[in-house]
Amino acid sequence: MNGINDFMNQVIARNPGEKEFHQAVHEVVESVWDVYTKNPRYLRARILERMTEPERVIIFRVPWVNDRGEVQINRGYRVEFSSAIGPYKGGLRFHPSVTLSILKFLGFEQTFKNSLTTLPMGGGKGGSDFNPKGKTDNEIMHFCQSFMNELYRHIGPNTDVPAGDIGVGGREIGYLFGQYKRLKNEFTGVLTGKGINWGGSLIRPEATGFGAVYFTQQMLKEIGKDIEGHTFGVSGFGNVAWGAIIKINELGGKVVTISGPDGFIIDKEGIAGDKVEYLLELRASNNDVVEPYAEEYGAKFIPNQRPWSYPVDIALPCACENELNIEDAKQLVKNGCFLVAETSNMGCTYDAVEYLNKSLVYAPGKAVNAGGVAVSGLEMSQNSMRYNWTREEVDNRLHIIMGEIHQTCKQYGTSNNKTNYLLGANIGGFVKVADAMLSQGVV
Ligand code: 2IT
Repeated sequence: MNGINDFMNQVIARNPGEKEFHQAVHEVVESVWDVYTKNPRYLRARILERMTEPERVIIFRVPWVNDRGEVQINRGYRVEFSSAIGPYKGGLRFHPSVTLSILKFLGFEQTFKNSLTTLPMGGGKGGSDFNPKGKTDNEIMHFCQSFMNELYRHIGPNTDVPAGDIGVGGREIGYLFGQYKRLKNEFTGVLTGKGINWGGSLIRPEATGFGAVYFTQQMLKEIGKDIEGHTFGVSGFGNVAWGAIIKINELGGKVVTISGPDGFIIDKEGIAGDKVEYLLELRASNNDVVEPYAEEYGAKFIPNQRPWSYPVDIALPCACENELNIEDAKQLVKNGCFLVAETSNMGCTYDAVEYLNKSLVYAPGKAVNAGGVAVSGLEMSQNSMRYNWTREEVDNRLHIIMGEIHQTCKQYGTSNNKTNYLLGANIGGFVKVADAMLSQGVV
């Protein structure tokens, strides 16, 4: 225990004020400490010290001109965390909350998540404090072009392959790709999440949500249950929530909540059919609010609250980091919730994770949401082959990958016939990266 404290004190001293990064590191270090300290080769090679230091961080100015002709300045980042098992891979986030700490935590998590996918991808993350809310299409295009004017020097199909995250969807990937192509005079798989007619993969938009539900299905199977007939509390209303809701409905579950920064929606009838497609309209409006859903469908809107007070069997946090705290966790358990599949990255606070992990069946984001980046990996494979797989082919592979991640969690996290998914995901993700680092020497 002392060892963990000492280690964390060093991480905190080297990365002052980066509390999200500290949180992500702490969670992984707690899980892998025994495996780490029992392996003299890991210790000698100082694997954990190396893993908690990004290989490279790029920070740059992003100047652009808005529709009124005014010059705007944002900050752009790319955190290239680990290339131990493949090119840096991970999304770009455009949101005012973006800081170096947020992107370091995301890049760190991504490294273990990508390792779990079974595909050869290292970890990275990037983005900007740019706020897409209320921006016109023209402004978004100009911002993306300026962002790529610097980023293009640092990325490449064999070096670093960014994708979307919060605030970066198909439209933004299109503008970023267009600018990369103009600057490099190359049509390559340098970004994933591309449009279907220009190098994208089928199922990529749905993949994070679909994968999360396939993983949930496996967790339920372990306890003799199924999706069918259960109620689901979902947070968020973006791409991830959308994909998860489609698949939950398909498998006979009922989703009764979604949420936005303005509050949450209770729809007792279930969010299905046209209502699911309406989420895409809400997102495309660029207003970042969920309240219009209540007006459109006569559902209830609860302002300024999170959805976790509403009783459900299963909760899928699909919004952002630390969106579910210890009080929320206690409320969920009190209301009879028996499974939390964290679908956002680090969606639960540190104490909420501890509590949930001993009170119900919990799995961490790096396992549950890995389907998104897994299908990005499949997009890279298709780009390399200059070939496109069918929906069925991609969906099948996604299914297999989520099954393998579940298996890895069981392999590394099971004792006394009970699977600790937190331990399993963290150790399973860690061991592969650590062994690759040992093989490649001190580089
Ligand atoms: O958090 C994530 O895994 C993503 N935003 C997707 C990253 C990717 O490269 O597809």
